[in-house]
Amino acid sequence: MTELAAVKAALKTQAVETPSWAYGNSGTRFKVFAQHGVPRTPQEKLDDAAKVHEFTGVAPTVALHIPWDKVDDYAALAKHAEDRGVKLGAINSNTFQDDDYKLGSICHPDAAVRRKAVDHLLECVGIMDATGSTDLKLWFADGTNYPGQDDIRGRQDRLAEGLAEVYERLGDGQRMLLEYKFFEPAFYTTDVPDWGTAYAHCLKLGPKAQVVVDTGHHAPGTNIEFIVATLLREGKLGGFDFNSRFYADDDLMVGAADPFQLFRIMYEVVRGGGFSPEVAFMLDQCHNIEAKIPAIIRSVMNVQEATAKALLVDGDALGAAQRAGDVLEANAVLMDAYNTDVRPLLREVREEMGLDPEPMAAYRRSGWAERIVAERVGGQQAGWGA
Ligand code: AOS
Ligand code: ZN
Ligand code: ZN
Repeated sequence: MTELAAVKAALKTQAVETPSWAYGNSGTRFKVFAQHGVPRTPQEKLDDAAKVHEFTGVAPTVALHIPWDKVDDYAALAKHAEDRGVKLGAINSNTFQDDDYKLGSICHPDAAVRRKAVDHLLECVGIMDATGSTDLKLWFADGTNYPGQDDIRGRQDRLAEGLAEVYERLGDGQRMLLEYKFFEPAFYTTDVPDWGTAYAHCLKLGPKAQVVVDTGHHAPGTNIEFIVATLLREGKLGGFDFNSRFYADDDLMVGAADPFQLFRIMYEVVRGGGFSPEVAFMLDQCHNIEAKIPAIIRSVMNVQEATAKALLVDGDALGAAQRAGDVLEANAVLMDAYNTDVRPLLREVREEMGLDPEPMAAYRRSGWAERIVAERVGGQQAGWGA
């Protein structure tokens, strides 16, 4: 296989998971601008996700969020997805939208609230059993707002205890992905604020626990590719929640704010052997003012473009320049790949996959946008503000 053929083959196997909540209405804490034609049910979210896969060819799974996507029959929901050519992906838990969780969930000072939170997580594993999902994605809104409000160390103990119970419940082929976020909704301490804390918990739990890197969950200036390289080196990178940020947890389209950062991250993924099914490429986005399905198609394409550039890095030339201490040449090799216009290559890849080379235009021509506006009245809110 030529090198270019290998790059194309890799691109054809890429899988970007889209989140059910990105198809619903969302907004900021100031206003939700409802759009026409958005899904009214989990099934309709899957119908939209299937369109993203139909036109990109690389978005074969959809993440669910419980309870936003609660149904009576999860096996039937999985069948609904499969009938449309997609599968159910990660199950995202929710321990942040209940009055009981004002002071936290699995870190809460009251054992009864902790019990409720852990029971919800166990319920999510039960849903994974029914859907065939392999990943439980955990993000906790837990933390404190004021010094002295609660015992920082005690909260870590409670977190470890709760996670351990859920870990024990995981079946063969199931894993838990622990997401960190440096602030919000708590502003003084956050119980899983950074990759180090997530890593420490996952290490103690065992091989079925891995860390999720949400690209929007870091302080400005954080070198995310370094975190990616380190977690991959330790075998603890479970996946990504991709999105873009200008300020905080903006949840904008991945690759929109800083495509160069996305390229640097994807380069470390490729370099570290993370371009494999073990590392989940998920989107975690909300489309507040732009049309949702095309925004998700664009996001998938942005991930593809960054990946293609990362795969094009001339590893031999880079290694030689690095060993020779040729700083400028090493940097130039990396930049050459980044500055390559990979759009013609991706058009070829799509044609070889039997797809329209231009997913955005193909979606526009398909008439799906007009059809859902006509057929769906009273679309659902994604579940939260931002
Ligand atoms: C919250 O900030 C996190 O990014 C979560 O990953 C996610 O947005 C939420 O769990 C949606 O289910
Ligand atoms: Zn996230
Ligand atoms: Zn987030």
